[in-house]
Amino acid sequence: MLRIDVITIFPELFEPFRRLGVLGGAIERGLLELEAHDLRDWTNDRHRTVDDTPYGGGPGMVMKPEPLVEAIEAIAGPKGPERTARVVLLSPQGTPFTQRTAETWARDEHLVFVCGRYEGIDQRAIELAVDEETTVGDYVVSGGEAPTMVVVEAVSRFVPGVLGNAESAQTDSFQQDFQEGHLEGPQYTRPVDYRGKIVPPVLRSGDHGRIAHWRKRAALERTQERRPDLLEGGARRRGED
Ligand code: JF5
Repeated sequence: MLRIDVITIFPELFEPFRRLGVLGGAIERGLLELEAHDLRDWTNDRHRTVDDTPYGGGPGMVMKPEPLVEAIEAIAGPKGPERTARVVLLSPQGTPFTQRTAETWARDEHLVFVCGRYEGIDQRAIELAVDEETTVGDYVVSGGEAPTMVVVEAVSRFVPGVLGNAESAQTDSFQQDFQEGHLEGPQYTRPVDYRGKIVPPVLRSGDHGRIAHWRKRAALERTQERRPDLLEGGARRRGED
């Protein structure tokens, strides 16, 4: 079973996340465990302080090293070859989290996510206790909690049993298209005419050869338009090398 721990100053944010949807079902069925820990439980002062002013000056606050390192060590043990958990810090400074990362991490036994807040984290805490730093995209949010939820969802979909056989992450149509290095094309369901916009007739023709050909072209056109980066570089970019 995969165990996931989260270290955050807002553990309550994870309550509905744990209870509802695909993840709620997976936890209920004992396929994975998810626990959110309050970073302030590892403070010693009256005010349960987790941040301080930056050395060298500048705006905002920095997360203090002591509560972070003590929380991580209590949950994952000290950093080094004996550690069986992967400790991940979500931050804009990380390496990109991808579908491939999700697949790899889903095979781990223990993941620990550290949610950053404020203007950043004392570098010594990262060096002393964190194994990997990852980003979910080139934008900044106020804390690592939402990025952590993104990563937990993407990873959970690769845990055997979580999605059920028909919808497994491995056979998922996005995953297939993804591995082939393009986006999915447009999808349609009933009614055939909605507010005067009709379903492309080829999809209702029953000619499976023409349908496959049309879908391939539509997917490539969309990729060229929206994500030309996916088409450049071919297999190398798709991680086949
Ligand atoms: C964060 C210090 C982390 O903004 C992010 C983020 C974006 N992509 N992945 C993570 O995390 C919030 C804020 C301040 C560290």
